[in-house]
Amino acid sequence: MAVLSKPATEPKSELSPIPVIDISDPESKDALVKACEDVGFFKVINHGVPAELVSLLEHETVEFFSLPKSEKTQVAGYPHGYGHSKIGQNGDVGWVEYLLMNADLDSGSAPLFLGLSKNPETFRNALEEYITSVRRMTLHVLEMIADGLGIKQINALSKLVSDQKTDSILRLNHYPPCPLIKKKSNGVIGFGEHTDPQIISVLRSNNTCGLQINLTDGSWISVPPDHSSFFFNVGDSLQVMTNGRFKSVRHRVLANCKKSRVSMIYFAGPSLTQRIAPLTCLMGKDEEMLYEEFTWSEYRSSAYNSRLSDNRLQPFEKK
Ligand code: GA4
Repeated sequence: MAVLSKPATEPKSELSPIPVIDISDPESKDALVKACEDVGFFKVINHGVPAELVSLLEHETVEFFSLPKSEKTQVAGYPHGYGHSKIGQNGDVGWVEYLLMNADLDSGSAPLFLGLSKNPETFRNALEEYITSVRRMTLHVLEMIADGLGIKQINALSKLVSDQKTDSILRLNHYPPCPLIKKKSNGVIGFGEHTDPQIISVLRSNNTCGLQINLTDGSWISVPPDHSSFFFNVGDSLQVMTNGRFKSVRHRVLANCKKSRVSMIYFAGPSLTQRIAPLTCLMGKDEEMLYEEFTWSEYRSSAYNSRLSDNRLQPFEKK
């Protein structure tokens, strides 16, 4: 893998500004809203996703990535399937290999890569149970957010992603240890800076560091890994629905010189025909809409034609 570029600024190392939210406590709804406004990123504890389920999926994921490259590349594909080094189709690269699949396993390429696994059924069950459980947690978080925002219709946000058939994705990432780091003083990019196009993303990783987020003052901070928690980030679509009140956070992953990082990310996306526009119930009397309305299908095509670090919402901003 030949993938080098420099992070723009050095990360700060101060007291952590990453909000930690206990979602078993209904009182956390205000803290959730504040986290989405101030950082666009938060860590969730007491989430109800069983630890065994997570370990099983991590185990199967590690097994998959330890297959010979020649086998894995047989199931390469875009937008779903195995990939390495190349991210998207527009020239972005990273020190990473991954599996991308539709969260509805029946409607995608899952059968192809599952066929490579030593235990296809175990892998499939682990994926299915993980996705079901993480989706449930995500719906709960979106309901708490709607409640915290004072929206009467409690499922106003969660209903966009509640159906198994919405355009949600699961991404399994493996960042192998990178021997080149010792020579490069500025680090090696595992996954370049970007925002996520969907509504909200839910990340879980092993205990290897690498993830960094961009704060509103422009500085980058490292997110201390925590394998028993989930990290949520606001996506572009949720930024639009809140008319810019919530921040779709820029984030990136730096490669590690010694340890493998394994992450699994659930991108909660709406159905293709879903219209995305600022919610009028959240707007003040004289507040102007900052974005043009679009369908998720329109936004997705535009996003998939962009470079990773592009400001994908710009073409949809009202002039
Ligand atoms: C970022 C979020 C998800 O990982 C992803 C990525 C997608 C890809 O890897 O193919 C994109 C990226 C992501 C946004 C811009 C385009 C598309 C790579 C890229 C350069 C699966 C997604 O939905 O958008």
